[in-house]
Amino acid sequence: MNNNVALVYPYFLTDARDRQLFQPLGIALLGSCLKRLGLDAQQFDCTFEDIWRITATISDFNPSIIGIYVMATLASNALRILGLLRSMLPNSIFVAGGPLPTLYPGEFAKHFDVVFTGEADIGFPRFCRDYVRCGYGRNNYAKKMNMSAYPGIFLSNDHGEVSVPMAWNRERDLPDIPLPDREGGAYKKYQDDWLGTWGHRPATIMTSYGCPFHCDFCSKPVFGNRFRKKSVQAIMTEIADIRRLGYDSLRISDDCFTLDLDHTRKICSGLLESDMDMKWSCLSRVDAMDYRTVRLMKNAGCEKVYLGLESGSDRTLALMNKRATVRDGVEAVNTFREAGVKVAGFFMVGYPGETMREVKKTFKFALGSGLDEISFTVPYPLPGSPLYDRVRSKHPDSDWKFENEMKFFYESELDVATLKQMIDETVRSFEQAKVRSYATDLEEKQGKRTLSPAGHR
Ligand code: B12
Repeated sequence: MNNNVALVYPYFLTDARDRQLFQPLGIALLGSCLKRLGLDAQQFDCTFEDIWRITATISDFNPSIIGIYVMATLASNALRILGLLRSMLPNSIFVAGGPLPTLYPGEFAKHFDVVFTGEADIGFPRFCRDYVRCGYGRNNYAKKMNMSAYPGIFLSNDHGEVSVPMAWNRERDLPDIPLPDREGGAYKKYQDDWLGTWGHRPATIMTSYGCPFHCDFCSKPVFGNRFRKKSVQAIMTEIADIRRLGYDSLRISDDCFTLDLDHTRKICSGLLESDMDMKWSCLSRVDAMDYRTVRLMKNAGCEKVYLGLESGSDRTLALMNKRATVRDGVEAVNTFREAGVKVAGFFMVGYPGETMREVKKTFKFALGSGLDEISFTVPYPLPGSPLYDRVRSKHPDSDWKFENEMKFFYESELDVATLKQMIDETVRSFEQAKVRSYATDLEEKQGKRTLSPAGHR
């Protein structure tokens, strides 16, 4: 049995115009952990590939183990790749991991030999090492290996029934986690795609894991509610590695970068002391953002912040269990803008229980609060979210099946087509207002508009 492990990210590029693609960090991290244990781990990111070429390339690599990442939108692709590779590689074992197998290990175990739930960097690399080292083969490993040694492992087939609870990395374990192997993935293609579309080259980075909030629409099966932060030193080392690969900016992908403001400030100071000159963006909470911290973020390179403002109605925010008010949102937008940080607001309309009056308040809020960018969705009940559980129990016949990619079922008391039309109109008004304001600025710069002596128009 050889040492080869294939790690597959089963997303294929669509022709979405405003796409923002990021290198998958999960398989990059697992790749690094596997290499550290002496395995030949290769990443097969389907983003810039077609299904035939990538399956042929994987088959040519002849891996003993093939691991496939699956999240809400990727199940059908994952199953298709699994089906193709199974016939080409009858002696390999297939492992599923990621958010969706974490939620539904039993479903995935019907198709895959093994499932890993949760933070799989804890158990999966050791399982791979022991599997190839012991050499029992795909028909005997389940009986002969000591499965309790691999947190998060799940299997249910002719070879055995195993379910070991998943484990979480503790904060004190985080320094031992290696840097993700970005170099082993298609990082250059991502950089080229970004450069061609948006003019810069951002990398994602996670500086913390987990989020203690319980927003009704959110699903966080892998990292859960336990907030754990990486050390400032580890974060700086990772950013230096990202810089080395030619990235020029960061999209900090933490569930929320400002959960522990003291830590946020320390990271900012670390960035200021380094000579890396990285620009970055992040998601932030809306409550408790003080000007001093936000100004420090700006000085440390923060160009844009994404705020989950969600609604212009406090009652809807309560339905979403957001634990923040519209007023918190307004204050956060003002604080960030005063400090010179651009603000993008996320909104949701048509929440179950919401009225049209409240929806209209949200549109008004989005247009009137001085945001630099806005984005709207209707709520998609994500598997793993409380919203999903609630809606599913109301509509048992329209249950989500993991083969229907992107077709999250959605039934609102409000008409979805009308909501989508209102979203389009609001976004158009927002864009027109932006164009008008840029035109005015330009005229002022060119001296076509003059200020009255008192300084008023
Ligand atoms: C960055 C990000 C994106 C980026 C890039 C995605 C990418 N290339 O990775 C963009 C912006 C493109 C994106 C898009 C979307 N995303 Co997103 N994204 C994230 C985010 C913030 C970070 C992902 C990350 O890098 N994590 C760090 C790595 C280390 O963690 P990981 O990937 O989970 O890997 C660990 C385990 O999952 C496991 N594992 C991973 N791969 C494998 C493989 C094997 C074989 C095994 C055994 C284990 C395993 O081990 C890893 C190490 O412990 C997560 C939230 C989060 N906190 O993770 C959401 C998240 C993954 N996204 C989510 C969603 C819903 C989406 C969208 C559907 C949003 C939308 N409505 O459009 C789209 C779908 C895109 C698609 N590809 O189809 C959800 C998934 C929920 C679910 N139940 O499946 C999450 C959890 C956010 C949330 N709370 O809602 N996303």
